[in-house]
Amino acid sequence: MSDRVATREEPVRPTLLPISLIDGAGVAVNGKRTAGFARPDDQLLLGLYRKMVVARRFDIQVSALTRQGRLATYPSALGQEACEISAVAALAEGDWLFPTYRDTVALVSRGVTPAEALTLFRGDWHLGFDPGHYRIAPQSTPLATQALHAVGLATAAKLKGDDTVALTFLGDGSTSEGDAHEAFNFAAVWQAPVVFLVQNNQYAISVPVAKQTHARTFADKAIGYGMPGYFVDGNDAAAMFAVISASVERARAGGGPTLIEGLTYRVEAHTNSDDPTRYRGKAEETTWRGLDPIARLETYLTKAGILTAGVAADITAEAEALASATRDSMSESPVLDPLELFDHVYVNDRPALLEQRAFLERELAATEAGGHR
Ligand SMILES: Cc1ncc(C[n+]2csc(CCOP(=O)(O)OP(=O)(O)O)c2C)c(N)n1
Ligand SMILES: [Mg+2]
Repeated sequence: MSDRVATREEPVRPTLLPISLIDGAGVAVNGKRTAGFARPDDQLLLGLYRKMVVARRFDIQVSALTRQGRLATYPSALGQEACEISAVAALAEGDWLFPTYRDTVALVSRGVTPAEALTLFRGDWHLGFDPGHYRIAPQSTPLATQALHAVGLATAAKLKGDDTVALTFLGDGSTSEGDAHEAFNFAAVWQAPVVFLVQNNQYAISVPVAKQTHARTFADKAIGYGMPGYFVDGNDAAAMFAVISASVERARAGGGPTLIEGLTYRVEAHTNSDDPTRYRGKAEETTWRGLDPIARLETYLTKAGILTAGVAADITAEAEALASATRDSMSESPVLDPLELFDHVYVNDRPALLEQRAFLERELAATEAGGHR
């Protein structure tokens, strides 16, 4: 037996059932299902609840604005707030977040303004916010590419000797990309301080998880790469926060990467251009709406006597203020000049690009002149 095999420890195996600290009915869980994780204190849970309510209000507002034609597209995270908000809350100020197109509410929860966060979805060519300032990478549309960037940044931080941790969101479908496997593998080889958070919302547009993987869970895959894997109830903010923050702090202390699967559900359509009634049934949607991450926390905190009518009114006011600011910032159409697309591609002009620019300029002039092509 080689030394490498002989000295290896038994890996942390994902639990059979998802780790749970507050169940679907809002009742505290004890015993085996907690996998030894302690429930965060009630004040911390109230903070998560507040941020989840605000995030949902924002999400609903943006979907409405998209239907009114104010945005080109918007991938909703409704129902996934426990994953989104717990991840942001578990990070220290100096840590980095690597989001996907799905995770706009996480950006807003980390302080990005609605106008900045929605720039891209309005159809502008630039990002709208400063990644360095917020320590949030651009929202990635090419699936799983952001996972490699997270590993790169985390590895650089480790080499520099600072204690930055990178957390990257991934969709269930995106784990089928080669980039996801490369990121998992080299994060473990280099013991990079990175947390992979797979939001298993059970669909990749219309493709269900069963057509994506034959593994029992996405968390199980961690063992093959040599890192801990946790299978967590992704609609339980208490459990998500406990597992993510333990993984972030483990990474910060030099313990390497972790793969977490949050089992959740994409309540809305993939985007405004998708019709989910074509590939999933009403009964399934009803079941998952019954497992709502906000409702269960509301029940738990109300019973604990910590979510009083006064606190609830205060949270509603905060959510409405954000919705109103979002509406205001989207009320005017942006002034878009498609030709700006070419301005920051290269420092020096390139003939092929100049040719394309001239072509677009002629097209735009013809359109303005009312010409049809
Ligand atoms: C490399 C790549 N291939 C295909 C697509 C097209 N695409 C956009 S979203 C999507 C589904 C991804 O599903 P999942 O990873 O589960 O994330 P979710 O949308 O559910 O959050 C696909 C296939 C893409 N954006 N990038
Ligand atoms: Mg998905």
